[in-house]
Amino acid sequence: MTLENSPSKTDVDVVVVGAGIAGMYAVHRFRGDGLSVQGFESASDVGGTWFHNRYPGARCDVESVDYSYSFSDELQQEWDWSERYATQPEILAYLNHVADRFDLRRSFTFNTRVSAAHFDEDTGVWTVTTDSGTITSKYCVFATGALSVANYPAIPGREEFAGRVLHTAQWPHEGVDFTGLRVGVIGTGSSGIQLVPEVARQAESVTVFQRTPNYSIPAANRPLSDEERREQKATYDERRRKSRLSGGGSPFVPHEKNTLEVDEAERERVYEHYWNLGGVLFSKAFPDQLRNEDANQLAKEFAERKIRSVIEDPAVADDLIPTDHPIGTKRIVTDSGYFQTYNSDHVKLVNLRRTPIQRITADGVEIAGPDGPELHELDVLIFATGFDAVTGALGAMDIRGRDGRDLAGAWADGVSSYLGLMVAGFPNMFLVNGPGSPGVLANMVLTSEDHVDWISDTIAHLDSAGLRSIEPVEQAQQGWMAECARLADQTLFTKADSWYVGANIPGKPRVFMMYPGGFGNYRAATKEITDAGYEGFALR
Ligand code: N01
Repeated sequence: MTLENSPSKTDVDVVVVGAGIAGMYAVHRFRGDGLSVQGFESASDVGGTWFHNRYPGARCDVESVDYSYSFSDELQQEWDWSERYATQPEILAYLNHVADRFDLRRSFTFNTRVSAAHFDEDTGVWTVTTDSGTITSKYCVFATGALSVANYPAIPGREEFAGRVLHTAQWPHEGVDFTGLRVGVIGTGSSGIQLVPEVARQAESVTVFQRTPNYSIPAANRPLSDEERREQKATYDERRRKSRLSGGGSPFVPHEKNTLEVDEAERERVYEHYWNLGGVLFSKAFPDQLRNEDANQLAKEFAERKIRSVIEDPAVADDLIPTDHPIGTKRIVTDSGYFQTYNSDHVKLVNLRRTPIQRITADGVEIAGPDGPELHELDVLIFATGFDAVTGALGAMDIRGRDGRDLAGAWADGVSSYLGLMVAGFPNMFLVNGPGSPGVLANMVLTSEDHVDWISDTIAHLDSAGLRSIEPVEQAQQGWMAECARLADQTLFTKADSWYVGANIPGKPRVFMMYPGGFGNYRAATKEITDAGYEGFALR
């Protein structure tokens, strides 16, 4: 692969892998810096997670006004969000608009998967291999997404199923008509919980195979009025400023007192308020909710009362109430009528803790019933079984740095990076929302912009100082991961078997993969390190 107008030493300055929210902004920013950029995307167009996750009911759990780019005020002012929480089609339309407006597609080669990236220490050059050739670059930026590799659990017999098999994260573009069909859904995370009510509207029957119940809170979604949109557009600067200082990348803050510092009536009022804000925002009710087990227990009890109040059959409610994790330590699902769906006769819940799946057959899913095997006959089987999160896409490529060190091998005993941005032994290789950054705990649009801006500033610094490379010092990287672990231990996050710790993928080393200290603190720490002359990095 040879590109026109490319510098002589490498084909391009930067290769960007991925055309999701992060990769799109990366090519825009790097081009603006005067760098030559080549992006690769395995899908046929931009959008990343919003390109693939087209299942019915897919909707963002961060408010649309916050889950949008901040880098261009013109863009902020011209785009009108129709609802408080945008649907997948609306977010994809927005990303297409951004791609058109900033002419981003010309920097990407689509339908092209990157399989390898190797660093040559002598020349300081990365050689990136795709399924259509190789290209050399000075810098490699992996914007491959934290939730981009679909997880199919190893349930025996999937290939034997005679009906249709679907995965929420690989949804067919033409959509699926479930009318008259018997549908099975495995998985009750955010994807399954959003999908089930929509499928139940069409299907003849829906059988939900639930291994672990999840906390889910109504989205309190609604159309935005012209007045609200005007107000949001007029106050964007302040909203973004607060979001960048906050823990979760949105302007919401918890109540000023801890859970047990207020009386019961006040506590109930605060819970009610944050419950009505909708979805994940309930996690912010009290500052100690995700740190103190007693405080968390009270929040759980409030949530349990709310959930029970909308489910008619108490035995079904018993099965739908989570008991295995503190509320908020797995991402709280933002739903639209999920629990009420079980009040319909044609929707059935199968509790896999009591009656586990034994195998998939040609006709459906066989479980171990109390009196022997029971077959649930199905026409369609939907896997809503999540992702090999945070490291999946990176681990799927053959990435080799200094001395041939491979990234998958470096992470075999547990993931490690410095600031979630770079990995020791991999010079000039940058991650966007990598392990050790707040990413998925915050607002992925703002965290992506933040990382891309840091990478852009760092490349400019190297160029202006006549330096050839940057990489973290091993000790600094270990220190950063130890800090992430120390902060995680101050929270209840590590008490849940979540994808945050890799527990959903058999054999994945258990490491809390995010920086849990909040987006604002992360930004401050990164700034301090950078301002101190890239402390903990080796610049050569
Ligand atoms: O995936 P998940 P997801 N047998 O990993 C079950 C974001 N997101 O796609 O808990 C039976 O959360 C598994 O059960 P268990 C959001 O950050 C956001 O739903 O392992 N079941 C679980 O119930 C979210 O957290 C939005 O026991 C099996 C489910 O599959 C993240 O993506 C929308 C199984 C997987 O849940 C991932 O969500 C969608 C097996 N062998 C996603 N293996 C919004 O913005 C797995 N499961 C709203």
